[in-house]
Amino acid sequence: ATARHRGDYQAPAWWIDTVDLTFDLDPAKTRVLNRMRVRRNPDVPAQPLRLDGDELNLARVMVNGAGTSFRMDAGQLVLENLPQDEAGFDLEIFTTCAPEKNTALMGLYVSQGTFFTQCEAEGFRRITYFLDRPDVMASYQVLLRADKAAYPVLLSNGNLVEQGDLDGGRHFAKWVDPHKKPCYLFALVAGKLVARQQRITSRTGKEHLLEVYVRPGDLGKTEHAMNSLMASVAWDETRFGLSLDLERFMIVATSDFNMGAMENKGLNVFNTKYVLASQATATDVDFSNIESVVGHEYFHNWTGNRVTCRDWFQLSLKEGLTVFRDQEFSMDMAGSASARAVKRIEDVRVLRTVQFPEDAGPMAHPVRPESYVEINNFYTVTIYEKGAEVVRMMHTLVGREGFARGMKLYFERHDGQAVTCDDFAAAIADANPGSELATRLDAFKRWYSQAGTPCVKAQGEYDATAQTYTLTLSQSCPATPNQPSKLPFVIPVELGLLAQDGSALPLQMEGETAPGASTRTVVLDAASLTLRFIGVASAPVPSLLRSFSAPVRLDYAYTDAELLTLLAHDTDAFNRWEAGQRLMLRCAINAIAGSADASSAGGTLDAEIMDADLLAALRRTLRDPQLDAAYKELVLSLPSESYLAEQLDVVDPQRVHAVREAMRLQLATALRSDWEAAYEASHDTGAYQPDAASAGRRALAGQALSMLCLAAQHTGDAVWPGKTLQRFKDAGNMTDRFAALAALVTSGHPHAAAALARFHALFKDDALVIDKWFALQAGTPDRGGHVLPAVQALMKHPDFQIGNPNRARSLIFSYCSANPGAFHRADGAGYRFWADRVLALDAINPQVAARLARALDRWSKLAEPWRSVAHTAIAQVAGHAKLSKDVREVVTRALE
Ligand code: B3K
Ligand code: ZN
Repeated sequence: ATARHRGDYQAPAWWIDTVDLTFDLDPAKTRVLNRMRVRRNPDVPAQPLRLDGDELNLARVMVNGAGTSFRMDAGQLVLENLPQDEAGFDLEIFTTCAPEKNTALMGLYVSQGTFFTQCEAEGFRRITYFLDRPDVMASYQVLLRADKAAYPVLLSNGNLVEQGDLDGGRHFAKWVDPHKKPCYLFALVAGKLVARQQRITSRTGKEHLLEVYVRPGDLGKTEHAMNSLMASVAWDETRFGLSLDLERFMIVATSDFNMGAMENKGLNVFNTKYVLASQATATDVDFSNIESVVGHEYFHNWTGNRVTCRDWFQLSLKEGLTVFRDQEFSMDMAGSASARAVKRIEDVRVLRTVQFPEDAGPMAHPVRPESYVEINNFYTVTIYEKGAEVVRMMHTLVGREGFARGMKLYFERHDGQAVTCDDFAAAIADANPGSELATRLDAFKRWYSQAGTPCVKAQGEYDATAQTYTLTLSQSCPATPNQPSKLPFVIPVELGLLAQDGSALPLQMEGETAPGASTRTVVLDAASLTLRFIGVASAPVPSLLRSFSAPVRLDYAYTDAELLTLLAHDTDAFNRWEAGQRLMLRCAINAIAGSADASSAGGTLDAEIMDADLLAALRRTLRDPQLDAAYKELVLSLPSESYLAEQLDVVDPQRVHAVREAMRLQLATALRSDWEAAYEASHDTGAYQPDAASAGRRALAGQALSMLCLAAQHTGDAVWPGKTLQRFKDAGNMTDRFAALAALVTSGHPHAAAALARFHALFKDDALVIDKWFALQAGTPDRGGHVLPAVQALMKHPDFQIGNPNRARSLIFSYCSANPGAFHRADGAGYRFWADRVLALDAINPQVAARLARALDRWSKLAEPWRSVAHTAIAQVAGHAKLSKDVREVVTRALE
């Protein structure tokens, strides 16, 4: 497999203007007749037509109605001596494929008796021969024919223009998409489905039909998805003036899907996990994920579909922007300032625990990558979440109104086109001449070209006589693969100063005549920047990088006292939370580095890791009547083991685990009566309400229960585990029920086994709930190596199917990628399990296997013996003869 390079882009030598597809759907052998109108691109030197294809059986090729000669070259169908005139020619290709054998879930496949397609990034070539690249945009019409009893519903993009019966119990449907699109947005669905329907009128006065298709029996779980869709339509109109451009917008749920969802034009296909919800089966987190994924895919209709990517190196053009949009949507839906801050903290937590490690590891790549072997490996947190941060920084630099103007200009210039990240940045800057962005656009765009997480070092100096405070910000960025040195980034730093008593100081900089607001954004665009604040009456506490205004690491030598001041008083909710995280992190790092009174084999550590001041501050937070429950829950959550590991140069994963477990226990026991009070105050006994405030109370109550069960395990108390078991049994919603179950399981209480059995029996017919059951057991804190044998036993459970991605993720990924303390066993058994599963999955579904392969990305940071054992396991995978190019790329880069 060879790498593709961004610089090699060439416009297509041919255009495909129209595509007329006829499908005779059959699981074993589907026939596809593809009639295209093709014409030469006069701007490019003449070349043969090379069409991509994969796993197709080719039966016939005709040009202008007559048979033609062709050759095959590296999987491509090559046609020479074609008509060169402007009018173009008709090209007809007849192929067959075998959807029921398609376990990779790319192209046309069957899930539970229903046909689905997934074409992004390069799956359309598994349906027919085509120019499978996003800059070839065509008009599509699609005729579907299938057995009527088995496949009563036949869907494709656009509008249904005709349907009827055929001989032999078959029927047909004809769909025409009014919009041109790249082939990765093509979709079809055929099967036994039912739909929730909703008619809406948009602000333009047009009527639209919204539909959510699911398997019969699941209709009762579609209300939230439909509400989320209606909210998305309304939000895009109000916030960006973007209306729905289709008469009909459909969402279809499938239980076999490689990722979350897919934005096919007018026919989104979703993982059931992001559609189906009822209070009895879905948690609050599920509800909010559904809202954000439904929003995300809907927002793609403009950012991705109306304006698409010129090539796949530009993937973040649509993904970073659309994640930014879905984040803003969720914040606007959440309402209160505190709820917005909660959402921001959650998003930053993902960025720092998943993207920062990616940016520091062997798979590090710029937001606009320079090369790839398999594009599916580049649907990463860097492209998505860091890409969204880059858009957010633009938003910060030009302001909310300025950003809206930029979006307007972007669509005026590029509607209907396939464009680049440069085009987007230019539109935002051009709409805001003279702005902080426009004046340094080229330097800003280094966020697209340079990988790695920059570090901003801050140093403050207070001059009591002159009453000035001098703050020096300087930046650096570590080397990443193929990028040994970096140029300075443009980094917006929102900051404020607090007096020692915690009050906010109005900011006045040298040269300014009067003090201004207490928060402002400065732009660090060189190696360093010095700011001098005047009229500062006493040594201030700086609150830096408020709201996490840039995706960087902030290095400032805070004293504990300063952090305690910020935790108690900062007006910026993000930094208030961050101060608590820094304090906990500091204690953890000290304990990890300190004398090894924990055995490296996973024993517990009894030391008191957090000091009395920190515990008192956390107690005050927990008891503060002014703070929302959701926010308290975040402040009281310890940094994850993987976040801790990222702060260390050499990682002993068992030591990290032992220290964090000891901190959890300390938090549980030292704050025991506060947890009791928090539980009593926050657990609902009345009817279930889905709003954010109620969800926040449930989150805090769940955290409190888990702390109380943990403390009980230590003291031998039987009251709280008993109450928890009762709550598990009586709960009126999944959030409370699952939180109670998790409290028993993660504390290792003897009640856990019976509760798990009862939970399985109650929900055995609900796949998404059974996924939770597997994930909980595979993700629970390890006690003496108990998790791996449990996972191995669950692999043999009749409900476990490795071919179903959700199930594979719930068991295998929960263990390998989300449970470091259990996975990183000194005996290497976790790594051997990983290697075997990567290989087993690769034979079924390379995309899912390649995701799992990334669980050992950070192996070179591990201490011995883990480092050597991990290396051996990766080498074992790399040495396998029949690897997909997906997995090959990941393990090759890991070993480089
Ligand atoms: N665009 C799809 C992801 C496609 C992944 C292909 N491997 C979903 C999304 O980002 O909205
Ligand atoms: Zn997306």
